[in-house]
Amino acid sequence: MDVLFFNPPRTRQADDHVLNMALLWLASSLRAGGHEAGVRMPSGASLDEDVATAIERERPRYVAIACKWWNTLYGALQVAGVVRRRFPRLPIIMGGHTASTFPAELIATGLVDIVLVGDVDASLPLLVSQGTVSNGFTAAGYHPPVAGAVAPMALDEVRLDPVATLIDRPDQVPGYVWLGRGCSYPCFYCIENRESGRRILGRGAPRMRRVAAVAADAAALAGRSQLIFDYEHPSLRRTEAFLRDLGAALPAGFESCYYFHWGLPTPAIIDTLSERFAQVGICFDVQVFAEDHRRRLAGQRLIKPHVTDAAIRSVLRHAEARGNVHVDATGIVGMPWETADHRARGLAFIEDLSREFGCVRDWRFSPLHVIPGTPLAQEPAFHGLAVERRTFADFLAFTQEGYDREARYYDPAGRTHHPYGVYPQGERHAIVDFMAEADGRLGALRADKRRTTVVRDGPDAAITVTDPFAPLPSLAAALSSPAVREAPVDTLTLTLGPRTWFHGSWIDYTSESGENSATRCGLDRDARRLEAFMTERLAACRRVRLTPAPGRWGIIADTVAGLPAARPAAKRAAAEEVVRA
Ligand code: B12
Ligand code: SF4
Repeated sequence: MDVLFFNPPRTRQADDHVLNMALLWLASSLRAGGHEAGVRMPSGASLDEDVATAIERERPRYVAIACKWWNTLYGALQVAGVVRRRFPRLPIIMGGHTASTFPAELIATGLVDIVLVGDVDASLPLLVSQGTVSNGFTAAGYHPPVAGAVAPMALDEVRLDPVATLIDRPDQVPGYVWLGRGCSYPCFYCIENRESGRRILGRGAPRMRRVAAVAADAAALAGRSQLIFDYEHPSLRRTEAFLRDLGAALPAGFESCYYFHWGLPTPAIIDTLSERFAQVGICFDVQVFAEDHRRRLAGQRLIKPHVTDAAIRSVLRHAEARGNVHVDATGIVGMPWETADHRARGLAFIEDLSREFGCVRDWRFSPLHVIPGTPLAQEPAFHGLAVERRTFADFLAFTQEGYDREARYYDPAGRTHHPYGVYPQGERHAIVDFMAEADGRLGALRADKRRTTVVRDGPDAAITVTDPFAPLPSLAAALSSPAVREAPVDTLTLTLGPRTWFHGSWIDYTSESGENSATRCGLDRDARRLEAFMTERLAACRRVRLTPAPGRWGIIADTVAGLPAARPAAKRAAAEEVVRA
């Protein structure tokens, strides 16, 4: 094999991954150029063995380790360490956003031979075919882009090879297809912004892929229950036209779509998705919650152009009227010039909208955190914020803690470092405390909206989840609520609504291998709660009856069958029997 890609695990103890899907397109692109390439996902718990076995089997000329998300920095170096120790002469490449931000530092660790900076559409095939480093770092320093080096085929045009031939664990591959790249906005916390996107990643003007290429990739992902998209062109007209054409070109078989739209979607975007898919989830970003604060930041060109509260309400009204669209929204807290009053008004705003609109499924505060390479990471102070995590050493120490202790990077519990790396000057805990308060209040609100009823009749309990969009997180929370937990039951009957999803918005349930990827996906705390609940119930109940809506049977059966590996085999067999009954 020419190139063996590794996706780094996120913790030492567990098989915890978010797959960087770019690896599948990079491997497909190398294959299109006549090279051999594949992707592996070694587990943190058996890293040495998994990495060594893959290399011994494939005997690659190069190993390429993804170092894209900053929270995978330490994990990526752990993989490099194993390769270096076991195969000292095998050249190690790194690439991705974080590698592109810290290329010299990575080379200085002695664990990485070549860091390819930014988009590697042209530089990776050049390296593999001619051994030439273009726009990359080695121990000899920086190698500028080789004049005239062009990709044999732009990544935009590359079609995904059959997934099962690309990667060792196709069950971990979600239905995500990339739609385009490049951004013309200035958000100070984002490395894809128009300045660092160009300077660090080499991005040009924003561009969408061709519809035919996206549709072909979707076809290669057939079998996933949900298509996931995560990009919009700054010109919403372009996005509207693209989605309309894509809707017509997509293969049959996908009933559900999740769209991370990082601005406010237009009615036309909502209509197109709602007409094409039976279920639509849209995540949109209001950036900042209090309208006056949002206007000020947008006016200073620190974030995207301003949207009014009235515009947000109007989009929600439109989504509500469609009937099959739910909305998750996010916004950031801990921004410059933010006051406690802004935060209180933000919380009240979310509570109002959640009560007012049934389609609002979840609305979250994301604490501002530092991404290396962004304007926020340049100086120790940024418009009244103290920026504590900025250097390679800072990020390495932080991600090491997460890797070793299995702590989520934004979770303050059990951390010695600040969870976000940035906070209002003089108020190191203000946002941490606010997040705890907000989680409590919004958690109660979500429970209220869930419309979960628990009926106890003698020794039997029936739990009816009537929320038509109940995703796995809601279901998990409902089932592990005290009312349900404390019910002494003999037979547990779960009656799920017609559109109940047994997978969360971030997680794709894949049926290809019959495994439940939700229980293994790194982002999925909720699956674990559901798993714990089911384990407990299965131990306590004589029977568990699941009554899924038509068409959902396979998913439920697989979910239960794929439940806790830790559960004794006899219990698992019993559960499978009940499900089959
Ligand atoms: C889709 C997406 C996601 C999806 C991932 C889908 C998937 N499974 O791959 C989801 C929703 C899961 C996600 C999650 C997160 N994301 Co995200 N995501 C994106 C997004 C919008 C597109 C990425 C993409 O697929 N592009 C298309 C592919 C083809 O291009 P690419 O990834 O840029 O890859 C090119 C190069 O970077 C390079 N390359 C990439 N990987 C590798 C590996 C090797 C070995 C080599 C040689 C080269 C190379 O080659 C490619 C083309 O030449 C980007 C923003 C953007 N517009 O790019 C943010 C972005 C990548 N995400 C970001 C962040 C911060 C996150 C989260 C941490 C957010 C959070 N708070 O939880 C999580 C992290 C997940 C985790 N590991 O814990 C940041 C990363 C910055 C950083 N340095 O860490 C970005 C840049 C957005 C931002 N705000 O700046 N994300
Ligand atoms: S966060 Fe801002 S700069 Fe980054 S991709 Fe989104 S709109 Fe562009």
